[in-house]
Amino acid sequence: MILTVQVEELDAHRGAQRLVDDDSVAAICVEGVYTAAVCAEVSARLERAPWSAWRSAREHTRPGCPQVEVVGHPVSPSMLFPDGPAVEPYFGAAGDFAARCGELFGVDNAFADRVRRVLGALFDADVVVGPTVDARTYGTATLRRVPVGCGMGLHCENLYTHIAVLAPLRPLADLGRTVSVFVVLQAPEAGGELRVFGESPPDAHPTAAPSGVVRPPAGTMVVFAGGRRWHDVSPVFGEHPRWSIGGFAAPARRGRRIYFWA
Ligand SMILES: O=C(O)CCC(=O)C(=O)O
Repeated sequence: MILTVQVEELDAHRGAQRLVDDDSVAAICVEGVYTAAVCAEVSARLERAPWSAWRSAREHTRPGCPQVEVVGHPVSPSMLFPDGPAVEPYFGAAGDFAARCGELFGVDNAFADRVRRVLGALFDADVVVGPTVDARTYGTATLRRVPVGCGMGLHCENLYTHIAVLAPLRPLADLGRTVSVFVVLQAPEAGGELRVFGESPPDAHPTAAPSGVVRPPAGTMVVFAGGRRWHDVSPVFGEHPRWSIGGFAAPARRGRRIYFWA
């Protein structure tokens, strides 16, 4: 089951994240986090030249399949598994990239602000970006381009809790309870569904059908237990790629606080 909430009604759903934690719902979709006009403008800018320099290809499990591209420095899923990205380049790029994202969306539309608003209500807690490390911050988003003919392979974020980049977060946040948060900026004509499967030990892929399938329209924020639940994005069909922006969050080990990073 999927819980759908309008962004204006978030206050009536304070604490609704518990429904994801106890598996009553596979995902929460918050509609209207960005307007269609903002999504169209940002997606058009992303297809223009300067952004292509920030893209890196992400390995796909099917040989010969077009590659998912990521703008920013992904911690997970990553073709650098099992090590994850190197610490220096990750923290070196995070601040610059956050500034570039700020230009992309404009001050009124910052993704991190939208995450604070939505997760703040759903978890009924304060949301802060992961700790500052040697005066440098964690990234707050990556942008994901899934080309026509391609999907995102099956993964769960808990496979990455050991990586070096997450070391400063590990003592503070309960990474075993990581949630994934994303907004589709450009929805494809067909496909591109998030499919959430059952909880599974990290060494075994799920065999059962998905317990939740979401085809979010542009501007909807999706929150689900991406840490412990296997998920993928089904292949994209039609004329144009699927663009999304997202990151991860986990509750503090102590106190009412949610840490956010990408
Ligand atoms: O649609 C997306 O951006 C990615 C979905 C996903 O795999 C995640 O958020 O962990």
